Amino acid sequence: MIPKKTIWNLRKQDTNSMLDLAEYPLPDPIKTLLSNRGLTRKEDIDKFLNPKISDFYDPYLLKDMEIAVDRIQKSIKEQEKICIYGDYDVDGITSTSTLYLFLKHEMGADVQYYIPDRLEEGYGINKEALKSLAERDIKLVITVDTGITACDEVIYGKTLGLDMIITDHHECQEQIPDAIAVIDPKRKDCSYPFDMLAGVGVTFKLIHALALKNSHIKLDCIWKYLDIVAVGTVADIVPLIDENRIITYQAFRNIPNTWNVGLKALLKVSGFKEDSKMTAGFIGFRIGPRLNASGRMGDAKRGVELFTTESEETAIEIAEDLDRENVNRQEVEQTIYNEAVELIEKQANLDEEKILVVASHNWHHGVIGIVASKITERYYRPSILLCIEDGVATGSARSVEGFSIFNALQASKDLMNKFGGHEMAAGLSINEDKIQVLKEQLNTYASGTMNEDTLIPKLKADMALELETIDLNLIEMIGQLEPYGMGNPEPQFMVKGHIQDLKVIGQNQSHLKMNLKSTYKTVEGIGFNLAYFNSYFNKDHFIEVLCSLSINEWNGMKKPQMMIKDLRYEGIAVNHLKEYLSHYSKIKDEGYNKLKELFFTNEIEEQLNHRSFETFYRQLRHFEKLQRTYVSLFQLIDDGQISVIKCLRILVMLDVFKELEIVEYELDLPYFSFQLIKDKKVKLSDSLLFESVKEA
Ligand SMILES: [Mn+2]
Repeated sequence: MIPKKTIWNLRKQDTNSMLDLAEYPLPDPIKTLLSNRGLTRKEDIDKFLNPKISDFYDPYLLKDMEIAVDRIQKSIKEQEKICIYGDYDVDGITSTSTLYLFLKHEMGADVQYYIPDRLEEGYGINKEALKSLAERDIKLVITVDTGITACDEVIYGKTLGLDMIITDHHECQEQIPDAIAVIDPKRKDCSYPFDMLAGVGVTFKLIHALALKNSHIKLDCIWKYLDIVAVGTVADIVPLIDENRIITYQAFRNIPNTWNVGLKALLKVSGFKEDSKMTAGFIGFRIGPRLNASGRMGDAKRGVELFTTESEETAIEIAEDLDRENVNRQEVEQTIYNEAVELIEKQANLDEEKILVVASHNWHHGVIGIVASKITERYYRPSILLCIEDGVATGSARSVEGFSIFNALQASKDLMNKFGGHEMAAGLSINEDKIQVLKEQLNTYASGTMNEDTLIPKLKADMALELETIDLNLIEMIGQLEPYGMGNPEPQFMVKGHIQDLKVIGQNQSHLKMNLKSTYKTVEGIGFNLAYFNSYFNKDHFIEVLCSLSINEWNGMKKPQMMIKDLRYEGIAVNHLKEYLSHYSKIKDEGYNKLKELFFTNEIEEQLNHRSFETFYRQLRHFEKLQRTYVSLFQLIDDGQISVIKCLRILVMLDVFKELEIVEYELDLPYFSFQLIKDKKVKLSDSLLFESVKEA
């Protein structure tokens, strides 16, 4: 593997906003991290570093909350049947469970729930379902995580004698449903201070409001529901700031010992270790997919049953079901992924095709979105996966930062039956015979609109950090920014140092371990799946890593550890080399005599002679045998003492070989790729370049 090209974006520090923090007793790096997250006022920082339950806003600041609470209380007093209308995704499942548990156990309501079938009914409220609820003698329907656009359905519900309360967090359209109450922080006429709650966050506000109104309910009973609220909040990918930060901060401390038997069982089958920390990553990658599996198999009710059962046995049974279904889903996904990769490797010209479009008759519609994400990640370019059925293809598109796949599709909208989505993800339907044209048009569009570096992966760094400043104390303070997730990413740093003890570790020898050393300090680093860098760096090389920081605890000893995401030769050295190279090319153009001057004025310790060429050629042959025809100039310097003039010496030798037609090479500083051209006997003295630079 050759080092992937990446662009490191170092965040520009807003020095003005930093002035406000001058008096604040925190180390500078922490101030920078906070300011990067828009936190420069003392009270905001205090709130951020200590998220407290008492910082939750008054739920009655949400428009229509009062009306909703009154209507629900009336239902309970009159023993009316209430139905919660939810959704089949994780947000919907946790919303439904939270409200159901609260109404049933804390308020003694006569409550049931309804989740539409993902495959049969699709997203949102439908009239058929409302009709069946009315037939079951339901009087009040409370929607969670859905309903903000259900204007017609609400009117229809009325004709059936259904009162409806809408709670949702999705964007509102022109018209708000004419329901008893419509609670949505995104309503234009709602002055609630935070509009990025998940559906389950809005549901939590409702139970908070109910608890405040009912003197017989102890307010403290609602906080335990945060365990479930946090799961939906993380899974719905809302930013973990403000109230979402309070929710996750509080819940993550309690979840490892959660009271909810369903969540407990789910943690168990997901492989959660009891003494470990809960993270947004664990919920997003382990818990979420298992809950979603229930919706995918068309039975999201299983998810609600899991959270609402009181029987440990039932909980384990459902959790294991979901786990099995998740394994099935992963297998289907893996098969499609493998087939898609095979098609791309066979059909696509990766130098030309900026947008990948692949289609098949065999694929399952439910998972191609996830596979498209993985394809886009693997090839780092927009991708569209289509499954064809009866001449019509439905597909999922995913994009990379800086390229709107929605705009791209918009430009070819005449070809499609329908499409929709946004910048990073979209869905579409198109007739099979037009797929090829779409692919061509999209690629024409892309070559006209993409920047040179759109298809180079970007990594973000919060700041550059001196190796000397990395210690346990700093890392512990950084930890106060947890929980990380959407809207509050884990801080990333750029750190420079000399490589020490570089080695490959792990069962599959796929990880890289090293120490970075500066004059006064050495810090350990580990890079998962970065073992291939071992072929490009040597001991003592001065490099730069992009990393997060963690504490490595082993045998009761705590040590700082860099979690390395990427590494590269130190930028200044590379830029210096590039400058020199352009100088060298200019001199070559002006004739070889000048070159001699350059070499002799720069006092190369070792002159170029027959021996140096022989040694170098042998080195290249050795690399070729190892199938390593992509190497860095720096690693060809035996003594590790990198200097520009030594690199130049290598370039001259490469140019001599090129002139003699025994080597082809291409520069990609500080790397070059080469090819040896076999079976040719040559004399160095046949090279004009050699004659001009050889030892006097
Ligand atoms: Mn939602």
